[in-house]
Amino acid sequence: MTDETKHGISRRGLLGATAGGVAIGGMGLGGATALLAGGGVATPAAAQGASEGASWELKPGDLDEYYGFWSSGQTGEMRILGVPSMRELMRVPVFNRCSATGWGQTNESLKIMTETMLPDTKAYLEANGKKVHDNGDLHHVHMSYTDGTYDGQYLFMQDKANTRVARVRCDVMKCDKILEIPNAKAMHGMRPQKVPSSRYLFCNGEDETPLVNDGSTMDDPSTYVNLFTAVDTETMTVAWQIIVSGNLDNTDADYEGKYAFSTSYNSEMGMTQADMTSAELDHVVVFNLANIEAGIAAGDFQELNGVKILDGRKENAAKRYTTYIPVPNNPHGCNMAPDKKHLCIAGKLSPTVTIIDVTKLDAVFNDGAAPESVIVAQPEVGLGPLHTAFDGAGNAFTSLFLDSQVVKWNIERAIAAHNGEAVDPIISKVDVQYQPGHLKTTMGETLEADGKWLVCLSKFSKDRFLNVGPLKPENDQLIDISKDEMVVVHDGPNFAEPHDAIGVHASKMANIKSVWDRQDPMWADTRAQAEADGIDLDDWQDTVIRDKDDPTKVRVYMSSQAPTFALDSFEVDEGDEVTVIITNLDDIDDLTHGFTMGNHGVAMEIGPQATSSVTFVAARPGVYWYYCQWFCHALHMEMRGRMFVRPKAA
Ligand code: CUK
Ligand code: CUA
Ligand code: CA
Repeated sequence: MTDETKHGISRRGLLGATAGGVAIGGMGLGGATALLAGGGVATPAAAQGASEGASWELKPGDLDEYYGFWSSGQTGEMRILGVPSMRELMRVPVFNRCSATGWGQTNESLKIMTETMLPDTKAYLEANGKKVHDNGDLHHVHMSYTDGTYDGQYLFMQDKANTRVARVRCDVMKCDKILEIPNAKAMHGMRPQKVPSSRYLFCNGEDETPLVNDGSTMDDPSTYVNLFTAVDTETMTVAWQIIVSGNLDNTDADYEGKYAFSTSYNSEMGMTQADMTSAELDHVVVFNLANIEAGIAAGDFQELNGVKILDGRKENAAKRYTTYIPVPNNPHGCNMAPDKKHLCIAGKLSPTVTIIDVTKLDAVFNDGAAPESVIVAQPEVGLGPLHTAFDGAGNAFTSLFLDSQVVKWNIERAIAAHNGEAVDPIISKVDVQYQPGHLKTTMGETLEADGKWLVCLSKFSKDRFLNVGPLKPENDQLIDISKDEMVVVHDGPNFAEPHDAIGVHASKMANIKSVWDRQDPMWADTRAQAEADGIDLDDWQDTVIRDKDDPTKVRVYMSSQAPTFALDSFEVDEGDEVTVIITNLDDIDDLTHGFTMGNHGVAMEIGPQATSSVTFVAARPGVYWYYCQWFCHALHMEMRGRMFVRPKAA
């Protein structure tokens, strides 16, 4: 027996024993922690051949029916996969630094990454010799909605690591706005408003800190708060914030445009894991959008860092901005069903999903009904429920982290069982490999949920792929959900670490382009600089200009057309700050060029008809070649030129 086999078997056996040894109810902290740290029943895959499910394979040249927009967790980018083929189609850098495209280095991307940066973040970065954060933690991607379904305009995403949200334009699949959110900490759950349109983007701050976090009070949790933030998606500015009791985890919005919801696993406001898991019940916060807007209009807010902040804590219940629905137990997922009525809260440490009838909320806010009166069922679905997805036919699919399963169950049957009828809401379960987090159905977060495919984002892949070392890929599994019995039809290895994805029918993406518009606002600043330099970006001139006011600044204007840069060479002085501005005059599909300056750590993408620019200091005299790093032509290797850096006069 090889070491690998031996360890593989003993690990599986151990994991099975761990999970089996802990009772469902009354889970102590020790048990809960051990389970969450990697327990779970590693049931061997049942007989579930790909042949049993619907075909996911595409012939060469065939196109997928759905776009899958994937988060990448700590990689900080957005990914585009085809569904059902599960082929990775593109990576869109957002919060990360990208070697290929120059995201985080080009002047155009640096503007987007820095324009809303808070002063203290800027000061921190400067003290560390940086312009921008190099990392992000992108858990959730959602598309803008009109009338409860995707409208193909924008994608939104959050950064838990550095408390930011971002917007990606669907026409060119580039990020055009990044907003650093003041006051709150650790943006986690995030959703756009669905009805009538995505005017607001709702963002959950997960970590508790003093509201004014300047060190004047620190280890006194009674001064800590959490903030729910509504971002105006048009301007990508903060519309308002509201202080809540407890912390905030995941969020969703209703299909009426009236409410938003957030789960809280730390209603205790505990600072240790023992304290955060001590209460039997935590809660879901419900935000009443009309009452909050009325509160702002009435001036019932304080202003901090330019943001209007309301107080929606429990003790302020009379204001009716919020209500708190008790749910068990460190809940996580918060998912609104496309029946417009049922909100499903995954219990995580409780084996239940709590079903909330959102049409009963008006009575809570307006007629004094008890918050718990909106709970219409609490089916036991299995161990470690994290997230729920929907098929549009009244069924729900919940990921069971500890059981390593997806459970399919019926919402109306769960309610009937809750009311005493002898029905079992569970339809079927399928083993997944392993420890699933989010799971997503095609169009399942819209009124057009179609029940075709489910993607289950499994956190562990263990034995499913060739061993690539101690760091394993995640396993994004494709499941055919068209029948009562679910069938896993495809394993998709993925790099760290998709938390969430959406499946968008390709017909929603009619706006997407193949070639940039020369007048695109992405490089408006560069265009203005060119005009100031007497350069017309549309009637291209290739030239080197020295700044009139600051002679150490040089701007190199250059066009590119396969397979040449318009300038074979240019000359600067040692110590000059050089800005290279390139316009790609090619205007057909795929003809992206690049610009890499050898030995300068400089590289960028220039898409067809796009302008890109990058600035660096030519600190060392000598000859340096620049080249195009996007294979564009038979003479791509020859698409290069020289930068001469003249030594400073002695
Ligand atoms: S998530 Cu962010 S911890 Cu379940 Cu939406 Cu993975
Ligand atoms: Cu242009 Cu390679
Ligand atoms: Ca708790």
